[in-house]
Amino acid sequence: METTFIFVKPDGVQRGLVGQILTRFERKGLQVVGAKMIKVDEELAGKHYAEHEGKPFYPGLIKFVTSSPIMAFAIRGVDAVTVCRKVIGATNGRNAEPGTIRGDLGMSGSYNLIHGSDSIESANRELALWFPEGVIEYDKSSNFWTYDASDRG
Ligand code: D4T
Repeated sequence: METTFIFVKPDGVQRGLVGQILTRFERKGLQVVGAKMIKVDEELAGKHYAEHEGKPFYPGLIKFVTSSPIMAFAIRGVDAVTVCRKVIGATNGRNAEPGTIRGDLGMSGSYNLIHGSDSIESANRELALWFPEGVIEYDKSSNFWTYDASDRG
């Protein structure tokens, strides 16, 4: 099992899409192990997007993500990092495949609704940053029918 970090960006919250977006992950069979609404300050935004500092889009990105509340989630499942990135889709909603969150719900590359960690290392760093209190540990009973316990895939 992996745990990854996602957050619904200000555009997703303002457009009233949090429920629809979370449903995508729930119906896929993933487990929500953390959830909270946050009004992001510049310090947190800067730490999260540190790898993009200095790029032309960085100032706009920080302004956007601090402009209005976000909804943060910790999501758990087998290969959760990769699976969530696939569920989310390509960065720009206009290029993202239909069936993905961005492909179905978005038309922008900057107002792109949702963030998802791009590697296990990023997920661990971002979970420590956004959920310093830790995630909620509990057994999800439906995992019994979501995964084949004999591990045939
Ligand atoms: P995130 O990190 O938000 O899940 O998005 P991606 O992983 O799909 O995309 P990214 O890291 O390349 O970009 C981070 C963030 O910056 C915005 N952005 C990106 C932008 O406003 N203009 C740009 O040209 C790029 C490349 C969108 C996502």
